[in-house]
Amino acid sequence: MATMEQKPAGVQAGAKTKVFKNFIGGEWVESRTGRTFENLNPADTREVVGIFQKSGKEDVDHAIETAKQAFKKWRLVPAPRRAEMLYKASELLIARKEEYARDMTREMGKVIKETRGDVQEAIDCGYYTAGEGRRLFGPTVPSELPNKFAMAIRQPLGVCAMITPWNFPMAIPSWKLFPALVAGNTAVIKPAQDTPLSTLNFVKTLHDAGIPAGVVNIVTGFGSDIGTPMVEHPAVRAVSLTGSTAVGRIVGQEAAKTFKHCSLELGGKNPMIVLDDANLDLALEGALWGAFGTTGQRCTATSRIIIQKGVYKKFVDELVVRAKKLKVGNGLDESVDMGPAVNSSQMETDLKYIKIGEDEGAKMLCGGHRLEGEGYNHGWFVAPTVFADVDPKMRIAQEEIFGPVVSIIPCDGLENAIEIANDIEYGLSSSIYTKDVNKAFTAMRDLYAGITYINAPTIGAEVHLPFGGTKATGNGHREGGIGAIDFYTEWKSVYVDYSDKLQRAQIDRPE
Ligand code: UN1
Repeated sequence: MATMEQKPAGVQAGAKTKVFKNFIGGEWVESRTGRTFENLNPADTREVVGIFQKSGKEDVDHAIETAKQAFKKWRLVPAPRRAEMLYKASELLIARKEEYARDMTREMGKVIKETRGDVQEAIDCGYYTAGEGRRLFGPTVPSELPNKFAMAIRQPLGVCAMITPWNFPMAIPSWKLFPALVAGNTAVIKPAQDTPLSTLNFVKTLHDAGIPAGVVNIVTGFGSDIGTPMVEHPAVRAVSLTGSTAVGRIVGQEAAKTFKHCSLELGGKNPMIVLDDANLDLALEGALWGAFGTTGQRCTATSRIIIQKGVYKKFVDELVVRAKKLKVGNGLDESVDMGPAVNSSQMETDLKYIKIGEDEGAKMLCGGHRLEGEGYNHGWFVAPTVFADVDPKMRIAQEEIFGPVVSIIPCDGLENAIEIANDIEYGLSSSIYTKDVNKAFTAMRDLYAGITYINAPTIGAEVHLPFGGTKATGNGHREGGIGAIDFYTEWKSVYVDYSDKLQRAQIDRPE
């Protein structure tokens, strides 16, 4: 973990190491706990990226109270004006893209091309959501009664609590903050302890774009120290979490006690189906990107590849050749394909599952170990790992690993492939490679997941379409696009009777 707990003995933050503070009520403030933690570079833990506040309940309460006060004015700012600030934030992010991408690679490890993509996703989300400021549509409908007007308008909820993960430390906060803000809500965000800098950079940009003091507040620190008081606080009206299914279950139950709206975006075990008629080269390229992009640390990562028997051997052989060629290293090096695991505990999880796969009898064809030697000794690097002949019931085919480990499962054909794909706890993303339009449409209909790609891997969602999944991947909400606006608003139906007399709905029926 990129925190002081995992700091190798002897590593000290230098006198020049920057100290970052919480941002509450428009000011950078120290935690009331008086404690801090170090954020280490997972590619080289000798580098301290920064020192951050290790906040507690008092800081959370302060931030939520501040957001509650700020809501009184912010909800009354016209939505198109709020939207202009989001647009400005996107413009600022463009100017700061390279700087923020480098910060992100240093604290999170993914390669610089991908961290540029992460900032770009926030930019895209800002532009898209700014457009919503002039829409926020609601229906206007005819009334059953004469001289009566009927419509439904969207209202903001109030203070929103956001708990965000380390794998997309700017994009995912943007998916939550932008729609919440355009709709007139205020927010307190808790970034993952491994990646506070990227989320601080994002919040700073919102402030620089003119979002008033108190509207967005950020409190850094460790898991439940902050998460629990956020979810329990009575002034919070909505909770949005992206994280593991285990944490989601707890947050969902806690939020229900005070009837908070709650959006959970959780785990995945995403299948890619490759049929005999597929463009094999394209499928291989997609598999490599889907499985090992972001070191497999996406909830949308391609973690199962289900291959029809006719092309099975050819596909597997070639995938292994290509996986072995991937250059693993420090993501700041432009020639590197794959960075480290985000922290030691994620690396341990990867290695634990590799051992499980071997014990279960799957055939490990490459990788399977921690990388050592020049450039690797101070980081959490795991070699890209391919398991073949995996039985769909094995744990490596059922459980989310969140690392560079892919399970290859043979299948007989489309029907069998879909059965295997769906026979899983999760339902986030899915994909199929085929040139047969009939098979593609059948898969579009029958894969039970929130996202299906045709002839592309399971990663790569765009911000203006709904993002989220079925079953244990969430609780039915969607981020992205209009789904996010739906979550951060609630409906009020408004009836205006201009008849100047009592008209009783359902009783006074006009001729
Ligand atoms: C995630 O894995 O948590 O679709 C988010 C994608 C990215 C977002 C992934 N745009 O892969």
